[in-house]
Amino acid sequence: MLEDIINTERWRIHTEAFCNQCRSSLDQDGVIVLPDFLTPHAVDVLQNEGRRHQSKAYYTQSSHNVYLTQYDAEYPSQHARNRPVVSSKGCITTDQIPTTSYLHTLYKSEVFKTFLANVLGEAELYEYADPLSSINLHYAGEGQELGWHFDNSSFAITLLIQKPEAGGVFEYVPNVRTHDKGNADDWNFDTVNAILDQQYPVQSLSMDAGSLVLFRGRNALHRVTPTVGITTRMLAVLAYNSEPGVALSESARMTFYGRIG
Ligand SMILES: O=C(O)CCC(=O)C(=O)O
Ligand SMILES: [Fe+2]
Repeated sequence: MLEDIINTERWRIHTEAFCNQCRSSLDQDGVIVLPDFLTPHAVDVLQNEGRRHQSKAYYTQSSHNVYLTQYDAEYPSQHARNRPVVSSKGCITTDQIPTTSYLHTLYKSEVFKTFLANVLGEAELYEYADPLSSINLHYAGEGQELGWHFDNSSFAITLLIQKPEAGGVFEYVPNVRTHDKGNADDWNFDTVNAILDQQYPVQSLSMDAGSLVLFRGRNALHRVTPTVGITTRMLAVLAYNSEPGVALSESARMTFYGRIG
């Protein structure tokens, strides 16, 4: 039952009025947060499940630029084009999450998908064609973080499952680029440098376990600060495509998951 998972009393996701309200907030701010989207029961179940499967997580530590692109030798190494930032996290994949998990139920739910499609302005949402990429559970233990970056995909859907004692804060600067408006060669090196040099105001999202976040991360530079304390940050990413049959590339799967299937 969807009511076991989603707090449908508070969040009227099946109504047109609520979808319209979310859509205009997302268009205006690039992000929306729905606190207590998951029921306390679902948070409890998903935290336990996450802990049970944590030993299967594949951990990566990587140095990358904010654009998540290959190094370009035409530019100096400390130029915004190449400036390295560090990301370290662990993750389990769709196939490692029990088929009975609330995450699968939610991911497949027609009511939930219709809500997301309406808010995101997509005709339909499709699962990934590969067995790994649709649902990921991320783990960030003490000191682990996600460095500043732009996403490749135009939207992201996340659920905070477990909040660390401190740190693990999602920080972002909206509208650094204009890729979603069709300007694929907009790099905005100056603003990127200012943000990396801590010379630019950044916003942070305050959220607790159970929050749903919808985020447009292709134009907004964002990061997650290092986890502080012994409680692991756990966050589920629900990834959809606008078209059917799309798989994450094998090289990206090797980078994120250490295997292709
Ligand atoms: O962990 C988060 O809250 C955001 C994750 C993120 O930015 C990403 O996976 O690209
Ligand atoms: Fe991101």
